[in-house]
Amino acid sequence: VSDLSERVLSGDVRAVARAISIVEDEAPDAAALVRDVFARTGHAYLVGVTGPPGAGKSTLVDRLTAEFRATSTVGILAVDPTSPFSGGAVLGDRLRMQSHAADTGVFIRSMATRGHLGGLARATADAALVLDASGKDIVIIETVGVGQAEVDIVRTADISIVMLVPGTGDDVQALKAGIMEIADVFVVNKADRDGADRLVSAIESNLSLQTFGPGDWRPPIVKTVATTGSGVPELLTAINAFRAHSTTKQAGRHRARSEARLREIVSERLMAKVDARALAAIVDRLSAREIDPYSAADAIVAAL
Ligand SMILES: Nc1nc2c(ncn2[C@@H]2O[C@H](COP(=O)(O)OP(=O)(O)OP(=O)(O)O)[C@@H](O)[C@H]2O)c(=O)[nH]1
Ligand SMILES: [Mg+2]
Repeated sequence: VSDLSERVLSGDVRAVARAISIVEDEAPDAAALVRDVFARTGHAYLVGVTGPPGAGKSTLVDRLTAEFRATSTVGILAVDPTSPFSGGAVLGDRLRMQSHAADTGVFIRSMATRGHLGGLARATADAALVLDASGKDIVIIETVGVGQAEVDIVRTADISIVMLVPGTGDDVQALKAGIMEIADVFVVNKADRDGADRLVSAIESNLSLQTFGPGDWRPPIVKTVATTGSGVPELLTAINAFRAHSTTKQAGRHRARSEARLREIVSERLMAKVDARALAAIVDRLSAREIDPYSAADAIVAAL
């Protein structure tokens, strides 16, 4: 692993791909790998892009990557919780992002779930660390959907871009799903279609229900046509404005994120120490109502 870590740190593309597979599989080496590279991370800016299926996320990420490339190297993680495919970009994304195929300054990878969604959020965060360690300046995380799992994944990013499209009804769903709270920038894509302005108004009126203090960031709404690139420079401006605005606040966000990850790993590690047979026995008693859940938990913790 230490050899692999060294190669990741030197930016070796094959090593980066291998390292991401290791964290994705939750292989035993994953922890050692993260331990080796962690001190050399913290440089990359993590950009989360989420939105309903087919919203144009990959098309936009492709355009955005071209803009970022003027000054930065870019790593892209396309996260699809519903896809069994991983280990490289899925075909559609590969085609869509073909413009960067020959560019060594861009690394594209898709991430799929290997079981539970919580694991995917963790694997994505670790994959982002790997890309960060390999020297990428920008790491873009694309996630499909507008539900809680995506919210969790996007939360690991430094900026959350929420993409909506007119006329799908997804807008209403998204505005309900707690997306309003996590969005730092809204993108209304497919602005070449009818209803874009109506969607912008809907987001506006939703935002007007929130109170913003004098120094607070009010999420801007950027209209884009990803297929032509229209609005993409404005999106980059919005990203940079947020980045400049939030440098002080970002520290608090970083700390909260670090704490959440630590708590998660500690609970996982503790659960792993619980004897499976003892656990099963207590579950039996719990389901037979011979013991209440709190006493059951106390018994397990006491045994540790
Ligand atoms: N008319 C129009 N079509 C667009 C626009 N942006 C993307 N598309 C098209 O919408 C389709 C889906 O685009 P993708 O970029 O694959 O969307 P996605 O959100 O990444 O899709 P998933 O990853 O499958 O959820 C493609 O056929 C794009 O060409 C746009 O602004 N206007
Ligand atoms: Mg996509």
